[in-house]
Amino acid sequence: VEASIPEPQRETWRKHQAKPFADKDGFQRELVRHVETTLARSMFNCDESAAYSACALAFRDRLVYDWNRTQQRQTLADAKRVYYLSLEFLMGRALDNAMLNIGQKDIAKAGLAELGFRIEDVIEQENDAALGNGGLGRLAACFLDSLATLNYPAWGYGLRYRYGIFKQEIIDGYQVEVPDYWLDFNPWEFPRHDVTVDIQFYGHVVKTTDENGRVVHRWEGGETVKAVAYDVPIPGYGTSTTNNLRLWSSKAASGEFDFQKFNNGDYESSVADQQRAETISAVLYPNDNLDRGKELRLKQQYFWVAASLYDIVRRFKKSKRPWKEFPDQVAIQLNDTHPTLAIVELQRILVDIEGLGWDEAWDIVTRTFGYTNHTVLPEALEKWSVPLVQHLLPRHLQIIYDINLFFLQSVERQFPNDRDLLRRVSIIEETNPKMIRMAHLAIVGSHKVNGVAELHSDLIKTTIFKDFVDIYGPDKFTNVTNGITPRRWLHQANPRLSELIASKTGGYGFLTDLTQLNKLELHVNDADFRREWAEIKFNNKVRLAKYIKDTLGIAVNPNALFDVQVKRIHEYKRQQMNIFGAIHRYLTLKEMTPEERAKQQPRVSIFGGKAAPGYWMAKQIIHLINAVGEVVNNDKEIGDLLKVVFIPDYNVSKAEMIIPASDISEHISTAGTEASGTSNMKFVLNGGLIIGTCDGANIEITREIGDENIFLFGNLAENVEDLRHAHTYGGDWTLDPSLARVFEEIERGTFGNPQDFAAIISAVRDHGDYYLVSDDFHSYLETHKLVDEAYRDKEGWTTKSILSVARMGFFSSDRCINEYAEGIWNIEPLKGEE
Ligand code: TH1
Repeated sequence: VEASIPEPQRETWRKHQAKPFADKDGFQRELVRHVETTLARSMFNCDESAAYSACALAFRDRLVYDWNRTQQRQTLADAKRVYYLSLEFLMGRALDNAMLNIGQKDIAKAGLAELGFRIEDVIEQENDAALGNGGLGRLAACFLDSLATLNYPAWGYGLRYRYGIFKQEIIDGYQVEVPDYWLDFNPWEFPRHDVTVDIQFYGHVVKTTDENGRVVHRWEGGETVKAVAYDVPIPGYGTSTTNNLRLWSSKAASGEFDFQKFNNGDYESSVADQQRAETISAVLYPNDNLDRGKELRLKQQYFWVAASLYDIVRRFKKSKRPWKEFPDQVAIQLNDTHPTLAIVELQRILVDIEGLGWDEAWDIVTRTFGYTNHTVLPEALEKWSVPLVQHLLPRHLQIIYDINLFFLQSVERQFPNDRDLLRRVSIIEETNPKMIRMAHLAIVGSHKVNGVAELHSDLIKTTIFKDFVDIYGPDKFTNVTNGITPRRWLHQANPRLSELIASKTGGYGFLTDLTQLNKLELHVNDADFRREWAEIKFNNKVRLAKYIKDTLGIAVNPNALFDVQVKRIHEYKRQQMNIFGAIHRYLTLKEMTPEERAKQQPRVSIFGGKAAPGYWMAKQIIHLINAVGEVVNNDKEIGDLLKVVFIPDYNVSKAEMIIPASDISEHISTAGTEASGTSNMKFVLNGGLIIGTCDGANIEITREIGDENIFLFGNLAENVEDLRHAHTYGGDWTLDPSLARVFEEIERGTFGNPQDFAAIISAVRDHGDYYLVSDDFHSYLETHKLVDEAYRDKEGWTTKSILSVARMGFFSSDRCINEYAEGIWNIEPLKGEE
């Protein structure tokens, strides 16, 4: 308020206020201005990279205009906001998205063409913002797009990593990690050097009494690190709402470096302190679905959570409302357990700093938070060691113990004399060292807990969180099936398909109401439409084939069936089963007569995905895929009948090219292991069919599109436990014979030194086949035969493709966000005059 301009001077302000460009001419003027002033270049040295920079700056100015007005509107309305806390935001490129959401890509395209640039080439200049590992981070990015598009008052809070997920190179068939330094030129972020928070670590707790004789805890000593806000505008599609993503960057609290030490000649340690502080936000941990319990990771979590909560509380306090209204103004969603310390931090702020009583504070806390679980894999469930938390956050440990005490006391009252129940649900695991179970803390501190697909939500209720359902009742646990934004994953990634759909459904309304896709069913027999549909897929395949040829030197035939598996490499996702299947196909082809061979359906097996740098087995799988490709792709006898391609450095922008080019994609996790999966939705939305297990969202996709339009196979989640038991204790377990044949060939050295692949084979044959590769292999191969047959029937395939897309309306992240807004956050949209 103190900084606002007094009324008499505002007229002058308004006269000079920035107005966004409205036409091609205005865009060009802005672009040339940025080239000549901001970049200090001219028409004589403006390359594509400079054109990108200037174009991005022109659109950034445009975004800032809507962004400022959105923030003013939301502040004035003082409506309830949701804060989405996520350690990962896998945003990808911003320029194309900004142009499309604002609705000015056509202007930019024409404007750039007249200035000597192709818009596609300009877009390609941008590096991905890759602050995430995979599905969890990309989901957060889709949610931001939907929140803005639906005009919800919402902020994202995350960490501004200096290095995002590493870049992957493949050298001699092996993954090599290269750092992803992405901040050299990032026009999409705004440093807010005036928005900072001091974050405390270590130290000790002093217990005293205040003037009223009340016990108070003071957290003293330790060290302080400064959090600096960087803001990223998030434009909605077809609306002026532009929300904010706030990312925190760490800095030494004492400014640049310690001058005391510096003046005393202790240069090294003065710089070391500064570097230690900056280390906190330096790098994204590259593990997907794995918790490694590292101290720096815990520091990242507390740093980000404490800065975000300080910010949220500061904003609330401006409204001068009583504390009990906090949950009416603020909803905080925890994206997995990574931000669970926020529960403890808010309790600490309310009790230790604001002086509320424990129960009053705890009521506010639990009404504020919601927790989304994304995995049941035991190795991914976060636990922090008590000694580590004691050392880093001594007061928080006390509060966690108190939360646990009151929780266990209430359980004891509800279920007297059930010691084992108390042991099972306790936030503290009584191991040595003791461990804090973050999922238990998140459940106890939230009013709603949700899974991300029906099967997954059922599984958490009946397995890992069963006791909590008995304690809290079933209503605390709910399902919100994941979704994807059709703006990026259809309109941006597949503009020609989007255009064709618009021509048949009466415009682009489907982009904000995806259920309108069902109008396509009326046209399924329209011959011209079907031809165009198939043509678009073919052209997308030609584009991918060209990319593969240009970057890898492998010639693939776009008439072949493109079979794609792109996702993080993990044993539970079973890329090993896919490559075993490809080897089986190769061996089968080799055994055929030339006449038989000529009748086979040509295939391209396309893989992509990163392995966590410390995940040795995943790296071996990448090596096997490349080793098989090396042999198969150079086998003259086989030619176009089979190619095996590993596309390096799979990321969001590559996904936008690969997904629209898929005929069939693989979503083949061991049943019960993939919580949802979201690329399955992206592939079907782009007219690709899928082969998959009864896992995650595959099940709901089947329900929506019809089981005649999907290739399901394999054992069911309910049987996994028994099968695993049989592997270890059943006497009569035998390896699937086709799989045995594949192993034999690998061990003969057909794909290079068999020692290199011994562990991949052993995991299946000798070490219990935990992921049931052998159990599912036969039905996997049989189902791929059905895929070949179905693809032979080109018309039948096109029918499946069209009907599937027509029935995908449910999987929009807009539907998903509306479910969160109504069922968990209790927030309403706030629209500006457009
Ligand atoms: C993924 C799940 O594996 C995937 O099935 C789901 O579709 C996606 O989240 C979005 O809900 C997860 N990613 C991570 C990453 C980390 C820890 C747990 C999970 S679960 C670091």
